[in-house]
Amino acid sequence: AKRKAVIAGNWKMNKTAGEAAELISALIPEVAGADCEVVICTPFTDLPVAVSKTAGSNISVGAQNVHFEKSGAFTGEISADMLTELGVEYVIIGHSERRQYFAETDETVNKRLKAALAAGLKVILCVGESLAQREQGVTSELVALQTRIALGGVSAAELKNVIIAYEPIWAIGTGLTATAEQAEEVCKTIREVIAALYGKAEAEAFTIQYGGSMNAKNADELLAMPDVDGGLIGGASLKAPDFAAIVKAAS
Ligand code: 3PY
Repeated sequence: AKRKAVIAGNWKMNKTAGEAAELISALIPEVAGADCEVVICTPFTDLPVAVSKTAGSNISVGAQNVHFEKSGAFTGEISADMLTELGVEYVIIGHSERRQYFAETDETVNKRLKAALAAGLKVILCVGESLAQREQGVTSELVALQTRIALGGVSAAELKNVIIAYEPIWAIGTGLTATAEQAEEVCKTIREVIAALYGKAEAEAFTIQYGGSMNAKNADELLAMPDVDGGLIGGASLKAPDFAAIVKAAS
């Protein structure tokens, strides 16, 4: 793809703060000098150590979720200001695991996205279809709708801080990967939606990642697709050599 790639690790609920420090120490020399953007999205409890450990390196730090209210009686939640004050740069919003297990909807995804952008965070917005939806033939319409609802009320200036990750739910944590053609088809659809909403130039500059069991073996082929500008990496982001191999493939 012609845009500078963004490779982001989604650690999910893995690594204590101590383990995070070790993984980051191993990762820094492996990805130094990469010709793509490198992000690690860690559990909330790892963020302070991740921010301090990555200082001076080419690795940016992200969270995996954020609440839409600024403060108040929301037991267990974390606000955007809490993240930015720590030095966190990115946040994943709307991962399918959040939609599936924590009842997130397109509407709450939109609220979180707007709150994150207002606080100055960069957002990795996740969209994607289930296997049943793919088999029904509604993938394009569904992903287009998820994208449009999530971006409701987001200005063209704010869009510069948004990345979309296309993650087919059937490829998440299953070892199944979309073929490069399947990934390209949906990433292209997303770019068309961005063009319809914001214009052609904005769409051409926009970063769209593929996610869903991307690994060192399949990264080359996926990243070679014209509309795939990077990856959101699950399991393979938990091992420094595997993640570094994907970063190299994107450089
Ligand atoms: C995966 O690769 O399994 C992911 O969900 C990345 O976010």
